[in-house]
Amino acid sequence: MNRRNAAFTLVELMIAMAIVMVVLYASINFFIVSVRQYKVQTKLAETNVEGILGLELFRQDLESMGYGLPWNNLGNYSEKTGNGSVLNDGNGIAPRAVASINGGGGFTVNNSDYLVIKSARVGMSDAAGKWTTLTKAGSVRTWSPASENLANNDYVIVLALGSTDANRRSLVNNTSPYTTYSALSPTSTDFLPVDPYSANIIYGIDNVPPVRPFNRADYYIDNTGVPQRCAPNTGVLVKAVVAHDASGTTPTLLPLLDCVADMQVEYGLDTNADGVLDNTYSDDISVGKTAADIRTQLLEVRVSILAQEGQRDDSYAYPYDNVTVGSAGAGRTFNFTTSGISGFKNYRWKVYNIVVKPKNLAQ
Ligand SMILES: [Ca+2]
Ligand SMILES: [Ca+2]
Repeated sequence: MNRRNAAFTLVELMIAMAIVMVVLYASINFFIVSVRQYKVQTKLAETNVEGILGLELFRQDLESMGYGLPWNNLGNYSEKTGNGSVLNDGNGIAPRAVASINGGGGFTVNNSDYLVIKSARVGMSDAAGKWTTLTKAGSVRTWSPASENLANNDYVIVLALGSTDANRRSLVNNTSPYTTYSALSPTSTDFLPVDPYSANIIYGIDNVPPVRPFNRADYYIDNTGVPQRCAPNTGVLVKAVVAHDASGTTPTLLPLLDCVADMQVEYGLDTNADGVLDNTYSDDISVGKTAADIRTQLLEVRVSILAQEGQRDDSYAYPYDNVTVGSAGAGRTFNFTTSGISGFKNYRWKVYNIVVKPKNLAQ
């Protein structure tokens, strides 16, 4: 065999190079697709975890509606000015545990609903939601673990239990209903129960002097601070804790879920007091229902949230042009094509439903 026969011909080399190029091209393509899929999948997983945490907090707040609210002997108090002030209750009037603006009143993303929860628990301070009892002798009950106990500088309200509708859960001393916990027992006689064998209930409100005998949080889709990965015309579902200042206009904003297109609130009522839900759900209880009506009639609250999952994916096509938000017939059909969410087909959409049977309304 001579030396010339042992080498490759130019044609052989070109064929070999062509094969290598084809294999390389295929590998690179596979790599790019894999990385893209990985990014989409990772983002999906992140969204799910974030979503579960924020929505779990929302669910707990919904369950707490009405917790620690005074029913009688309300004095003067202030809630907030500006957005959502239409859901204020006001001087001498018992606060409603829940109410919402159907359609948002013009200041929510995509005219989604605007929800308000009133409860001792929805505040942001350590004091919010803590409670104990106060006896005629001025002694308070302490808890184990000690972290459940109110701190000395926590601001609290005191409610007398009462026995009739007219005096149940009355604010004790409505001209100055707020005091620090340390000033309460046992030196201040203002808040002690009248009867020797009964006890008043102390509820923690905040670590600053309160301007209302409860905490209030508003929930809506906000259009500020929206992450770049979110589809256009979506926002961030936030919990806005109304501050204890005279105007209540500087809330602490807590993001619950990113890239949200819609939120719908539905109420299951029993208006004829037979213990059975009415045939149809209501989309609004903000007009004509007092705090007492809500306590006796409201059996169920449903909140449905339409949100984007993951990030934009041009290899994906969302199969629908509209989606029902609200699982009980009192929500709405969200129409993507008229919503201003351009390119909505390249996003994955999911409706989260939170269903709560309030346990703290009439306790
Ligand atoms: Ca609605
Ligand atoms: Ca009924």
